[in-house]
Amino acid sequence: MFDTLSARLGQVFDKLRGRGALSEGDVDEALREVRVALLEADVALPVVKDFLAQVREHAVGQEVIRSVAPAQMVIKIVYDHLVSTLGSEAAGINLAAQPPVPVLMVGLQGSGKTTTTAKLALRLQNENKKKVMMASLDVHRPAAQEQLRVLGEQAGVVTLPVIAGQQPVDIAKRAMDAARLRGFDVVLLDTAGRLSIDEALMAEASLVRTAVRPSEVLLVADALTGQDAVTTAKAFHARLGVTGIVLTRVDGDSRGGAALSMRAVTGVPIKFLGAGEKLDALEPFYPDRIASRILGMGDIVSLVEKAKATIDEDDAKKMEAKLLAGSFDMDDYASQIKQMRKMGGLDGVMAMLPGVAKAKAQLAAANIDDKLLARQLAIIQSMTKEERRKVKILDASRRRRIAEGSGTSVPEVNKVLKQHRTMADMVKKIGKLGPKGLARHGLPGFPGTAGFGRN
Ligand SMILES: Nc1nc2c(ncn2[C@@H]2O[C@H](COP(=O)(O)OP(=O)(O)OP(=O)(O)O)[C@@H](O)[C@H]2O)c(=O)[nH]1
Ligand SMILES: [Mg+2]
Repeated sequence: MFDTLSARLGQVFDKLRGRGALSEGDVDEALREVRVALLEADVALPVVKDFLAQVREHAVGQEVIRSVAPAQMVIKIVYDHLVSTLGSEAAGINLAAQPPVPVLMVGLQGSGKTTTTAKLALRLQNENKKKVMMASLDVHRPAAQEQLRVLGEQAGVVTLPVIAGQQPVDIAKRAMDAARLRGFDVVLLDTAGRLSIDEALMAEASLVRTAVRPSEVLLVADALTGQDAVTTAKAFHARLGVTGIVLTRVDGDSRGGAALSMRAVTGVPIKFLGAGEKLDALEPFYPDRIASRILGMGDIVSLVEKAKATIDEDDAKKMEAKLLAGSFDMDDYASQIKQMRKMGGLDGVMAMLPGVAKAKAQLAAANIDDKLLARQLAIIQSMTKEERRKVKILDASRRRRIAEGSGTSVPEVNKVLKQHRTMADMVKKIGKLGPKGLARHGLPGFPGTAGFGRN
């Protein structure tokens, strides 16, 4: 997401950085380029205009031109306004009501309502420790109720049993009654979608809304539809009083225009991003982190959080002890690769690091991708225990055997050995520096692992 925009803005700011003092003309030119970049990212024109007017006003007010690091100032001002355009505060789901709290999911057909319902249920259950029930009010598409039931099974979330022929309002009421009786905290109500906004759809959702008075009406909108998503959101909000937006398919959206315009045009906060088909691919929306991602400052905070969630404390401790002892064998190398993949693979980690666009291109050029990680892992797994501990014994014939066993080639095996050696050397150096060195350098070799196990 935001790849194109991020790259464009990176260019603009690189140019500014190259200069000592900035004239008003420099700033004007930079802002013109920012404008083009935003429009190319499919951000709504009024939002772009507002954005630039505000940035300019502040840039002038703060005497950018004479300041010590003018480029930094401009970037900072652009960053601040990006954050406010995106909505400033992260807005979670409002569950502050007498349980069971109903949450109504609405949106166009195929926007991802049903998937998002299951993702959100899973999240509320796991992270917020809520007892969640889901119910499908989609009586229009034949397999819709079954789809939610299957997703519920996958996620381990209870779904309301289907009664054939029952209509949406009655299903919603039955879900609330069942949840009340069985002590549930939250009831997620998935509704039917239409190809475009139509009155029947709105009327149906509106009836349900009146019947259960949900504490949240979440609009699920497809980020790939760009400005259409924003228009849709406006219409839904006018008719149903939307309280939050979930933007889906941001995994396929390189422009990000919908995300940038949504809040400013509708006044409704984006609460989550859907970034994949899997049930754990739902991220809370943090305006400040998104803004730094766009500006290529990296999203270190998310990265650290994600690392904490996926990395086993014990593993990290063990690894740390080994590093301090200055030893790093093939098993350690393998566990580094695994950890990397757990964090969403290279792409997942890269997307959160500074200077992403550039680094990504470099990685692509160097042909480093997740498949490569998988092959490296296969090579290491084809080694015997002894070989993994004592790499030195790997002579030509052993290397051949390993290449065959892993379905790779001897040069590939050699490459893994070489990489391992590089890292082992680094480990030795860091080991000599003691705990401080470790904190500074992090686990060697992989981006973004700095300081794991230390915080
Ligand atoms: N890549 C990607 N795919 C998604 C995302 N969210 C949903 N999908 C996919 O989009 C397709 C449609 O999702 P559904 O959840 O069935 O959409 P819906 O809004 O319930 O559709 P209707 O009930 O027919 O209106 C499915 O194949 C999902 O796997 C996302 O964030 N990223
Ligand atoms: Mg659906």
